[in-house]
Amino acid sequence: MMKIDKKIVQLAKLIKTSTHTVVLTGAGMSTESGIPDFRSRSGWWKNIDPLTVATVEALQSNYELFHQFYSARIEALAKCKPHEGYQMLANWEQNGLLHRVATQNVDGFHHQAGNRHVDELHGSILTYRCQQCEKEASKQAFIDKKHCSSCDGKLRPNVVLFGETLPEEAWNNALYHIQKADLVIVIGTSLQVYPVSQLPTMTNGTTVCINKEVGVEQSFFDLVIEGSAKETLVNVNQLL
Ligand code: BV8
Ligand code: ZN
Repeated sequence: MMKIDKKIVQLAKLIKTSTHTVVLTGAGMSTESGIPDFRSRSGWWKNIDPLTVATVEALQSNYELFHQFYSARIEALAKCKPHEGYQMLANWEQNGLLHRVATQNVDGFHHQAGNRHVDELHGSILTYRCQQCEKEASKQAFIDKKHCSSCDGKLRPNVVLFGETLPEEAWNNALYHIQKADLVIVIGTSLQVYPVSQLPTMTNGTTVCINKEVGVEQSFFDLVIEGSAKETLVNVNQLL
């Protein structure tokens, strides 16, 4: 009989007894789907300075590089799909064990896996608009480096760039559910980016962290599980 990590048993118990559970995810939730994260050894920011590609200044002063970076991310994403761990979260929502998902990821995988209550705090790379007049644009128009059909402005994905404020509705919803939660599970994020990095501290509920690498940032959590997002979610699911 395989020895079940007692922390997995503890998390399963917390999920079963919780009346309001929120999951907060980061790029570490998608690495097992083949999408690199940002700050790990193989992360995007290892070879690219985020301020040269993921800012409005970059869009305006070096659109070539900005477009190259986001086209590469869009192309890479098209080859990937949500892994089994995502399916677990969708099942938990369906079975009333999970009440909200808040994510920093722009890949849309939580929705794709079937979760309905998802707050995309850093926007989405699947929809596009004109930087100048905000008019919606198509994916193909962005990929083909077309300009806006009504004001000739530059096109961009609806991600939140550094220095931009977060989408108000998503932020307010996430904050509301995290303040209401009696269990907050944080999966695959280095909690380096403000203001999302503050969210885990804004709950009175029990806080759990699932992360491949754990360091001081995770010391304030009530329960820390050092491991892969997919395996941990699948193992916990077996006990629900
Ligand atoms: C704002 C969308 C108001 C685009 C992103 C100086 C000091 C402090 C703060 C600031 C500062 N200067 C500016 C700021 C504010 C800035 C900020 O926080 N900067 C940081 C970097 C210092 N924040 C902002 O600009 C935000 N807006 O504050 O507006 C304002 C306005 C003006 C001036 C001041 C304030 C906007 C932030 C949003 C930026 N957009 N993404 C895109 O995707 O291209 S952020 C980007 O980082 C991604 O969205 C990502 O989600 C986010 C966080 O990264 P993580 O998801 O945590 O990923 P990371 O790689 O870091 O970690 C992954 C973890 O998973 C690792 O620990 C790894 O070990 C683990 N892992 C990996 N694989 C697995 C795993 N764990 C388990 N299983 C696995 N398989
Ligand atoms: Zn326009």
